[in-house]
Amino acid sequence: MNFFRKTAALVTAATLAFGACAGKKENTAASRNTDSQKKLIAVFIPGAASGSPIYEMLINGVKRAVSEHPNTSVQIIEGGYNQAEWEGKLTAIAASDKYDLIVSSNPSLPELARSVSRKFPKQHFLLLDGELSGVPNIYTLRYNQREQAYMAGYLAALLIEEYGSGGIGLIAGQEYPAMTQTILPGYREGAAAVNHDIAVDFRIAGNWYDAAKCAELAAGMIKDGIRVLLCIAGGANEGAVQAAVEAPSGGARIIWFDTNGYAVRPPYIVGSSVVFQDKAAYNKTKLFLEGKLPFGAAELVGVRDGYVDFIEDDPLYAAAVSAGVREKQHEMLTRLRSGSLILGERP
Ligand code: RBF
Repeated sequence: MNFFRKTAALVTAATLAFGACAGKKENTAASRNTDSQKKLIAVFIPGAASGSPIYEMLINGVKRAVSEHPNTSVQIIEGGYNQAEWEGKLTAIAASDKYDLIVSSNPSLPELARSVSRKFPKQHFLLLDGELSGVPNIYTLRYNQREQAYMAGYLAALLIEEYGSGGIGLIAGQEYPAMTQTILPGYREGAAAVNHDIAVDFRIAGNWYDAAKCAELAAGMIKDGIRVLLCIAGGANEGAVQAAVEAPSGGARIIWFDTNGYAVRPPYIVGSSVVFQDKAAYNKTKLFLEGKLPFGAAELVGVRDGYVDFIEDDPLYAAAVSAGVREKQHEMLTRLRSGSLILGERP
């Protein structure tokens, strides 16, 4: 664990130092305003990009928008896993006065950005996977994660029904309001729609990077009879996958969250409940570059907006899950996509 912490700290220091050196006087946000076209965007990763699909998508989306826009460039700044340092790092980025926009993602960012904007009210923020409205320089977009988790829970319960025994679980990197108030209840709700009596074994890994710890946790759950596990623990997910593969008598199965994860370890990954954060990052960065991002607003997007879905058209899904289960899952998805099943933001 220490090794991971130290490595993260080094990467962080290096990236911040790079960020600090890269700034040239003539390239400040203030001078760019007079120089009209040039724009510099910072993507602040609260954690590390590698292994966390939600952050990888963020970077890809912003890079794509920037590549299509002349005179625009982007710097990726990793904040590392010490959450107590994030506000100070964001403050330093804002204080550098280099960036026209700071882009970031996760539910803790809006409050940090609000605090930074008190000191630097001219700094603009585009924050995904979080919510805050009414602050003039901050725009937020979050996903309907009740829908995202419901689709995972529904599949988990269908699989248990097919196996004839066993339970379902959820491993989260840490405990936070979006997890306890939306994702976990949504997962439970989806499972209960298939089998009212099914319980969810919910465990916290304690961080977003320690795969060995996550493997230990998952192995314990599997030993207790859990056969389908939803993993939302960033880089630590690989530990749960390993535990599922190594489990006796055919192994347990994993449902992936945020991106298409079937290829991570076929055929152990049996579902992918996704958010199209790359698309959101692209669209909203593009709007910013066109001067049209509605700062002060907080958007919520879901399945019918095209930002949340379950990946069904991957041949690895068909190879991992029986036709009978896929058919029932498809029937639920059709109801959700058509609007005949409506799941508001909170269960
Ligand atoms: N998700 C990740 O995949 N990797 C992370 O490093 C990560 N760090 C987080 C830190 C905080 C403080 C919070 C509140 C959430 C974090 N998440 C992380 C979860 C992420 O925001 C989102 O809820 C999940 O990816 C599910 O969509």
